This record gives sequence, C-alpha cells and structure tokens, in this order.
Amino acid sequence: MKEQLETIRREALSKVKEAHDLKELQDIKVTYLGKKGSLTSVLRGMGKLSKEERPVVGEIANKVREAITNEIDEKTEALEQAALEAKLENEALDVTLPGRPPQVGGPHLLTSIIEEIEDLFIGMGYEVKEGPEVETDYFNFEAMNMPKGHPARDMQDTFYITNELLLRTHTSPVQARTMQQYGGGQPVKMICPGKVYRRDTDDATHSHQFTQIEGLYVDKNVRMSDLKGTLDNFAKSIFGSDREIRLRPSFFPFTEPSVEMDISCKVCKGDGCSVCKHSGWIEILGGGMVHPNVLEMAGYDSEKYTGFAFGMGPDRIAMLKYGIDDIRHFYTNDMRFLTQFHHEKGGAQ
Ligand code: 2NL
Repeated sequence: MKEQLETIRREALSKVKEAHDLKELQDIKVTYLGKKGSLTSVLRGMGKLSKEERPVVGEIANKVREAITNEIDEKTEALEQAALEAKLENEALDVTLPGRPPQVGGPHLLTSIIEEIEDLFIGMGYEVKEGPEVETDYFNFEAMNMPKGHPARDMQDTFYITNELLLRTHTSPVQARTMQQYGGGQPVKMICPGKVYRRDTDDATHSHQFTQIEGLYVDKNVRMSDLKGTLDNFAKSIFGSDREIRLRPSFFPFTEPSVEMDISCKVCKGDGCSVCKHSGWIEILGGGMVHPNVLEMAGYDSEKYTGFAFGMGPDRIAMLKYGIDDIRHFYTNDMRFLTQFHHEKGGAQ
C-alpha cells in the first residue's frame, strides 16, 4: 500500500509538472484526488490494514494528497501568471510611437484670392455685398441697360429657370439691388464677389459656373481718373508693385465709356513672350463709367451723380498669378492641386 501511494505521488507530480494548461491540471486533480480518483480508492482499502499500520499509512496518504494539492496549486498560479504576462505583452501599447497627423484642411485658392481682393477694397472704403444666385430677368438684364431683345443679351448664353427667373450671368444685379435700396440719395461704394453661371461648354478656359467680383463707386464727381487710380492700386497690390496698367476702349451695355484693362507681362516685362501672346500686355478686367440709364433706373439723378464700375474673374486672376493652365482645376477638387495653395495669403497655416 505504501508503494502504491508512492507510485501515485510520483506519477501525479510528474504529470503536474508537464501540464500545459489549467484544463489539464483539473483533469489530474480529478484522476488522483477526485471521488473516484486513485488516491481515494487506495484509502478505501485501508479497512483491511491492521490497527498499527492504519495511522502510519493514513499519514503517508495525507502527505501524498497534500503534496499533489500543493503542486497543482503552484502550477495553477504559474500558468495563470504566464497567461497574464502573455496577454499584457499582446496588448502592449507603445505610447512613444509618433501619432498619425490629422489632415488639416484650408481655404480653396479662389476663396483666398477673393478674400485678398476684398481686403484691398475694404482698405479703400468699400463695402462687401452678396446677393442671390437665382435672379430675376429685371435685375440681371433690364436694370443693367439690356432690355428684352437687346443684342447684348445674345452675348451671354443664360440658364433660364422660368421666363422671369434665371441663374445670374454676372454679379451686377447685387449692385443694382443695392443702388435701388439706397434710393438714389446716397453714395455707393461696394464690391460684390460671388458665383455666376453661363451656358458655356467646359474646357481649359471656360466653365459654366465661375466666380466674379464687381466693384461700383457712385457719388458726386466720380471720374474716369478715379477708376484708373483704383485699378492701378489693385493691379500693383495683387500682382506686384512693378506692374503697369493700361486702359483700352471697349464696349459694355452698362458703362459708357467702357474700357478694358491690361497689366504689363511679368515674364517679358513688355518685350513680348508666349504668356502675353507677344504683346507685352495681359487682359485682366473690364470697367467704365456707369451708364446714365443704369443710374436712372436705380433712382439716381445722372445729372448729379456719376460712378465707375468694373468686373473681373477671380478664376482668371488666380490662373495668371499662379500659372494655372486649366480653369477646371478649381472645380474638380484634386487634393494634389488644392493643397499647394494652403500656405497662400488668407490660408489656414
Ligand atoms: C468683365 C467686365 C464689367 C461692370 C462689369 C457694372 C455694374 C454696374 C453698373 C455698370 Cl451696377 N457696370 N459692372 C462694368 C463693366 C465691366 O465686367 O469683364 N467682367 C469679368
């Protein structure tokens, strides 16, 4: 019996030593110490022993049980510890890893250019005004000296919504509305930036939707030389103080006289190159003295008040300033294009 107990002890301890997981340990416990376990069945046979032998064998049996239990407990703890360590290692978080920088957006190049131009004109005392993109035929055409049937309406292919409603073809209606609001009794000094629409087929230099900034200054004694000085200041501020301007006669239904403004070519400094088509000059904008009909329709006495107006395309200004060869870049939202301008004036960084 003593030998049986010794065998049980040896076998059990070596199995515990080799156990790989808690389930195996549990099985060993059942096999040796459980109700139907081998140690239990040995103890059941103790009845056959003599009185003297019983306590001796009993003590040995208790020691064997104790030894196996201790070994199982120790091994359990060791396995649990190993499992915990493996888990910690697996889930380790390296707080020294550099983070992924979040993508930071920035203003669109057209927004930056428009804001730069706004700032310049605010500095000269102008208000910035906005108006609806869906306009009435009256404010878009009629009030701008283009009555129905006027040949100039053919110059602009228009998106009509109804007979009377349309997508504005220029920002002029914002100015007509403002003059009407001021009721002909006070000066107007404003610019109006915004989106405009024309029924054009999109290509490198045309877009059916683009931007415009118009300016209007109406007061007593406003003269052509005021327009020239204002535009010269604009050109030098946006394109560089080394730029010259020139005005050429032109025609618009809403101004008389009308002019177009060129700036000297930066590339060839006036000698002629491919950028300026060998003329030394690049066309930038149009303007002129507000037509008396436009003033009268808005409620201003054209004998007392005069004014100048001009209009430009920020798309074209940005293309010239940054050498962008396709107007569609502004509207197709390729981040490789857009992010190049996030450091520009008015940009986020
Ligand atoms: C261009 C030319 C122009 C105007 C816009 C205007 C506005 C009022 C009265 C008179 Cl309220 N004129 N605007 C005048 C001349 C030219 O735009 O080439 N724009 C891109």
